[in-house]
Order: sequence, then structure tokens, then C-alpha cells
Amino acid sequence: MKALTQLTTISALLLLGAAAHAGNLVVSVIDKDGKPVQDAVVIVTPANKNAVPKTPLAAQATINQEKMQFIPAVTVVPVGAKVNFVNNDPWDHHVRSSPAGMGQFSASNAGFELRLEGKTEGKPGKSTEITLNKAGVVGATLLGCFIHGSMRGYIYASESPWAAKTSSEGVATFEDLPEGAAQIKVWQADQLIDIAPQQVTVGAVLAKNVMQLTVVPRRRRS
Ligand SMILES: [Cu+2]
Repeated sequence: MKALTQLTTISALLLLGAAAHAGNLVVSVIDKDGKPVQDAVVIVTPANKNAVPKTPLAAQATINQEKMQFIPAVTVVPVGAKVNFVNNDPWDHHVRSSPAGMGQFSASNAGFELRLEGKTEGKPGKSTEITLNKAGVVGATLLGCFIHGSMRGYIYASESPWAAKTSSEGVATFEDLPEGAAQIKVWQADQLIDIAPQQVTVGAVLAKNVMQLTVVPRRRRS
């Protein structure tokens, strides 16, 4: 019995040791010409499925409709997140969702449609919240407006809690990744055919990976 207790203690210490050895990963996304790509989504899936980041991906996001744009243009949330839409323009907008790129919604998840009245001066913009909890919502959703065809936005719902948008330098940084094997995936709105995921080993040494798109993304109209 005593031996068993000791063994348990040793196991617990080993587990603590493993938890303390989290690694960091930097992923650069470049386009076909080698230029950095902003607002690409990088998803890291560790082989250790039980690992949880210290700072979880926020399960609540706000997307504004402002000056005929969805702001931010790309929103990354975990599956099950609540997304609040706010219309800050003085005229009405729709929020219409459809699968982005090659993605498909399942029959049980035909997307959502809502209309938000224009904002009255001096009052907060009208808002509606939706929950991304339906099956088939994993991946990218395209947002549009029936009235203003040029309006485009994206929600990326990630199954992995390690998912982030690239900065203006085209870089996404991940901390507290469990040591060991992990898969890196990249999503970008104009990359209609997914680029191959990369396998990486996260360890004590900072891992740096470059993912290159096969397209040059269009610049966003401003
Ligand atoms: Cu509109």
C-alpha cells in the first residue's frame, strides 16, 4: 500500500513536470509571392487532446457593422461561442451567413439570417446575439448583407482552443502548447483549396513554422 502511494506521488510529480514543460510556437503565413498575410487563421491541434491553454479562446465576440463593413473582418471563436452583432450605421443591415469557400453546412445548420435596424443618433446600435452551437459549424462562415453586396466578413469556429488570426506581420504566436506532436492548419478567405497541414514537434526550443498560401489574397476595400 505504501509502495502504491509512493508510485502515485511519483506519477503526480511526473505529470506536474510535463505540464510545466509547455512550448511556444510561432507561425508565419505568407502569400504566393512571399509577402506576409494578415487575418489568416492559424489552428494548432496538439496530439494531446486533453491539454487546455492557460488563456482560453474567448467564447464571446462582438462584430460591428460600421461604414458598410464587418469589423473585425475575421473573428476567431471556439465552437459554441456567442457572437453579438451590432449595427452602428444609420441605415439597416442584414447579417446573412453561408458556408465560406468549399465548406458546407449540414442540413441541421442552414446558417442564420437577421436584420438590424439602423442606429439612431445618441442611442446604442441595435444588436442581436447568436450562438454557434450547431453541428457543422466548425470552420469558416461567410457573413454578408442582402442590401449591401460588397459587405463581407468571416467567423472561424475552431474545435482546437489554440487558434489565432495573423497580425499585420503575418504572424500568429501560441503559448502553453503541450510538448509533443501538433498539427498546424491555416485558413484564409481567398485560399479556396486548403493548403496541406504541417506536423510540428513542440518542445523546449521555440518552434517556428512558415505556411505559404498558393494565392495572393485580395486587399480589403476600405
Ligand atoms: Cu447592409
